[in-house]
Amino acid sequence: MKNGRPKIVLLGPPGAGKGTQAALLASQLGVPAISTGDMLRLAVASGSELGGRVQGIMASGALVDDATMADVVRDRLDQDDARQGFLLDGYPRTLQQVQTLDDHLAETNRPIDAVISLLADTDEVVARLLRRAEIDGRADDNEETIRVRLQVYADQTAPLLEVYRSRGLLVEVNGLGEIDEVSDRVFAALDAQGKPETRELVEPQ
Ligand code: B4P
Repeated sequence: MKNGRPKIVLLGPPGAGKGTQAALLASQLGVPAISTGDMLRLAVASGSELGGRVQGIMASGALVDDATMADVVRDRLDQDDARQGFLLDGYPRTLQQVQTLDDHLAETNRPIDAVISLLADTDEVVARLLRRAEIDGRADDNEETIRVRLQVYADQTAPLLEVYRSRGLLVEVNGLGEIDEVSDRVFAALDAQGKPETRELVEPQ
């Protein structure tokens, strides 16, 4: 691991378990889980100017524009708790976002250590999101929007996998099965790649 604690990106289609695994991994690794989806939902709930701009886009399943996301993520990555390490959940999602993140991390000398790609098939992710809809009632967890989000992932985010694979950063993990099984697989895969000292456990704060 270069410079401090792990710096990890978590990729996967909606419903692959990014948010779930991000929380578990981040607390084990002693870094903040930075979920752009959660940040945007918070902005919507607070009624802020940002929230007003992104509410309709999120409810449709489309992506918020890259310039807006660049501001959101730069500000968050520059907060004290993320200076040494972080787990990014849901960013980057486009090739432009990869570029923006590369530039920002280069400026602050914080290269990414690993990119975890959670794999899950379409039937499973649709079933998971529809189950979540019954519990949480999230505006974008309905069948029509889920299909849009999956298509957006295939068109705009899946190409990122090749980018990170070619840099030798990609760690692919089967996201099917129990939540603990999946996180064990993530740690095993990171260890196997000699990536961040993932068992350098830190007491959650
Ligand atoms: P996100 O919040 O990132 O939404 P998501 O892709 O659906 O992932 P989420 O984390 O919620 O679901 P997860 O896979 O964990 O983004 C929402 C919207 O925000 C986007 O559509 C976009 O509009 C906007 N946005 C966010 N980031 C952006 C960016 N960078 N650029 C532009 N726009 C952006 O899992 C879902 C469910 O599966 C959960 O209910 C969980 O309990 C369940 N689950 C997890 N693991 C499981 C397991 N092993 N078995 C069974 N169920 C499991």
